[in-house]
Amino acid sequence: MRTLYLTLLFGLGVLVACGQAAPTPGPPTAIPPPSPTRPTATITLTTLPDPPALGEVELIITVTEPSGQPVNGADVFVSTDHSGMSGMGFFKTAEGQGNGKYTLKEYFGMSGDWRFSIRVKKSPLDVDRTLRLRFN
Ligand SMILES: [Cu+2]
Repeated sequence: MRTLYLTLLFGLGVLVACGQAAPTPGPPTAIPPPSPTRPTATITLTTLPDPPALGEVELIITVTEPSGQPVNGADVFVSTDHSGMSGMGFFKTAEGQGNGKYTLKEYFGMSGDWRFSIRVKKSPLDVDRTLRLRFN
């Protein structure tokens, strides 16, 4: 089941990375209203070095509850995409370090804008955030 989930998620990441994720519009009634009890969390991304440079870069993802409490024990998936180029990104799982921090290291060999899609899953929590960083 976990393998299936990862496969599905990876497929989704590829779609997003290729910039072809054109959603098919459906009737408004097909969209369920957001649940008021759905848990949420804040996802932040920092890098070492900061600002990021070419070479090996450590990605540091911090996940906190709205109360500020760190979220530990979550599955944190990171997919990247280099601006305007398909096939340069990667999909990885970040490793928990405690205190709501998750890290992974990756080699970045090209400057410019990189898009990071981060997904945090710890049932029933399932949140994601996409942001861009400029590598010099
Ligand atoms: Cu590139």
